[in-house]
Amino acid sequence: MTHPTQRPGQAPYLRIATEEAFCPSEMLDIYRKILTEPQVDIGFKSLMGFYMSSPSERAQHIMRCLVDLDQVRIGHMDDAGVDMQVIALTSPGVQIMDRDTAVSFAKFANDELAEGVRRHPTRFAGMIAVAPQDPHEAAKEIERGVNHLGMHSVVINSHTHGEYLSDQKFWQIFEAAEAMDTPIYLHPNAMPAGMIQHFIEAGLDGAIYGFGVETGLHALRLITAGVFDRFPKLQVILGHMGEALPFWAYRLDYMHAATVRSNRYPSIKPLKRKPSDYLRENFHITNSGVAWGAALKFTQDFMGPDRVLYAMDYPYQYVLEEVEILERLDMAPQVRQAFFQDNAERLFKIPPAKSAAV
Ligand code: 1DF
Ligand code: MN
Repeated sequence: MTHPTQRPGQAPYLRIATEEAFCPSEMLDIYRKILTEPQVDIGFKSLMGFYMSSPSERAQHIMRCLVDLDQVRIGHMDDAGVDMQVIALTSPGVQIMDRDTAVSFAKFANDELAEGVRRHPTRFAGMIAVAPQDPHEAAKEIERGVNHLGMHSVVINSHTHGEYLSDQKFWQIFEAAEAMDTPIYLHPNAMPAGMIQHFIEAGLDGAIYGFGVETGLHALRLITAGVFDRFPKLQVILGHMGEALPFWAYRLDYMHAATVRSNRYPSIKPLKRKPSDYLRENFHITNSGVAWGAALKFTQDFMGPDRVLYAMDYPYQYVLEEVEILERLDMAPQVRQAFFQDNAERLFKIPPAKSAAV
């Protein structure tokens, strides 16, 4: 099926998709080994164990797309009308690995992605993968990613072996991200073992619901731990329409204040601002997986049009019609241009020369 009006270069702006995944085949080799270990993580098995072994057409298609950084991917972008992808190492990336493997594989994966971007500079941009297992090495990799690989954003797939970045032992990573002016895309991971049981028994642990619950929790933990009081310039990107957090904002503000006032938990401390203020000032949101006008309009109203970006979530949600659905929405031309192009160019520091002509 072709959509001629939807080819790249046919709109008055570029369509830059900002939560797109890849997976070097070498990472699949490591994953295969992890999946044979006796104590394999239940969420990892439910997620990558499924995609790597399912004979279903969807799984096989996703596996073919994930490993490609050339013509397969570019052909799909052309068919969907996507000019440019901002690409990240697929979840859980290196975060399921042991520390040493994770540190060295993050560098390998970043080099591979940088090579892909060099081959197709007008079509691809990349995010820096890091291993939170070693915060010092993660901070160094952020610097290397910016200074040597020309990438200007970081991807972290939510928790790492059940640990959250609200723990101060990880805050070196935020320090580096703030200093290097690299936003952190807080992307979903499979739920940790302590949380997954009630979701997996109902088939709801994955992208259908569990991802959003767990990643939304992670974002809130950063807010309530005071990460943004300590790092006021830090920017975090959330996909999936902000994992529904804008919809929660009113209640979060009321209940956070009420909880602080009543001294209920030592972990809920007074903050300089309201939870919703951090959401609006320290976050950007993409619509990955949600091509739905009412939700997008609400999110743009809440965040402001400069903080909401287009994303497809290729190859997990490769839907040809979505660009057309989004472009049929009643949206002011400058807001549409911000959504598809300008916000991404600014946030990911995509040089205009690079994204000029496809
Ligand atoms: C799925 C969805 C897998 C998303 C992903 O990475 C992912 C899925 C492994 O549908 O199983 O990134 N997602 O972001 O919605
Ligand atoms: Mn995704």
